[in-house]
Amino acid sequence: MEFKEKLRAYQSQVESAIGEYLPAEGTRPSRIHQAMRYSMQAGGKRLRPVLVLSAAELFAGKTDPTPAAIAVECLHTYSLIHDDLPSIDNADLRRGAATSHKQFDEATAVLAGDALLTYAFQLIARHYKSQPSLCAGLVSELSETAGSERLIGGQVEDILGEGAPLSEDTLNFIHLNKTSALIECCLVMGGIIGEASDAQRDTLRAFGREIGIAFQIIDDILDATSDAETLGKNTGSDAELEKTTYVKLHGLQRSRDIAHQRTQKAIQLCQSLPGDTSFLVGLASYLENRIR
Ligand code: GRG
Repeated sequence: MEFKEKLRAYQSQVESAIGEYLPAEGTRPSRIHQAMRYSMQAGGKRLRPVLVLSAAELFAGKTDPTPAAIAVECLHTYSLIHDDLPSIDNADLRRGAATSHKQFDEATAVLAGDALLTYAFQLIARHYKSQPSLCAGLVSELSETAGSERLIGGQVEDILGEGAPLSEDTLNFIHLNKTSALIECCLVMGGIIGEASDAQRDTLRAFGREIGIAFQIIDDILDATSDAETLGKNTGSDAELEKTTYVKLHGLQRSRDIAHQRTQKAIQLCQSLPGDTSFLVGLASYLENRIR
């Protein structure tokens, strides 16, 4: 199957599974379940669940990766809802629709984020409990990633850095933790489900780190050069919040070059992975050249 066709197939698998796995809107109290579904079903590229599915498929494991893929999308969506809150980025547009606190209210948005974070772990426990070691591996990977030293740690340094020039080291810490951490985690979770060896998991993590950094550099470039209609989210926010970004530190062309080098390194790493890696190779290039 050609890359774009395969990507669409994974994305549509994710859309159906979100519909299937999330509590129905009518489940009491329906307001929170409406808000959870509202943000989860607003669209989005579904990069993270696609990474779980495609990484698992490289290996011969027989366990279904779909619940884990939806779990990471729940956790990612929680981080977006909270990132958009008035106390953080104060954004009104996300995934081409009103942000959760604009569509509902701030309390509901906080709680919908909390509920999605918790639901990520509920999904893993429900679907993998008959394989305790695999289940514990997934919980360990996802909780290490989402905690105060990685996802939240990156966000905290990002907020602390607003309005002041940051060193390259601090910027790398932010990107590595706020963005790459979850991307690495998705690939490793796919590897755990596929029963990859430790060395193969390390390679998946290294691949995730390279495409994760490239992804954030491209995100910075798009924030500076694209528009809200194309991206489905507010643009120019980095400049508005006086954030240090790759674009600010290195300029547009050098940032593009660094994203290209990171992508090429990721593609090389695929040579050490088993199975048909053509989708991951295609995905790395696709992300480097994305326009939204
Ligand atoms: C817990 C208060 C609290 C905050 C957590 C970690 C975090 C906040 C926010 C991270 C949100 C963020 C902007 C991360 C940077 C990575 C990034 C560019 C996310 C956007 O991902 P896309 O483009 O989004 O894949 P879609 O909508 O396509 O899924």
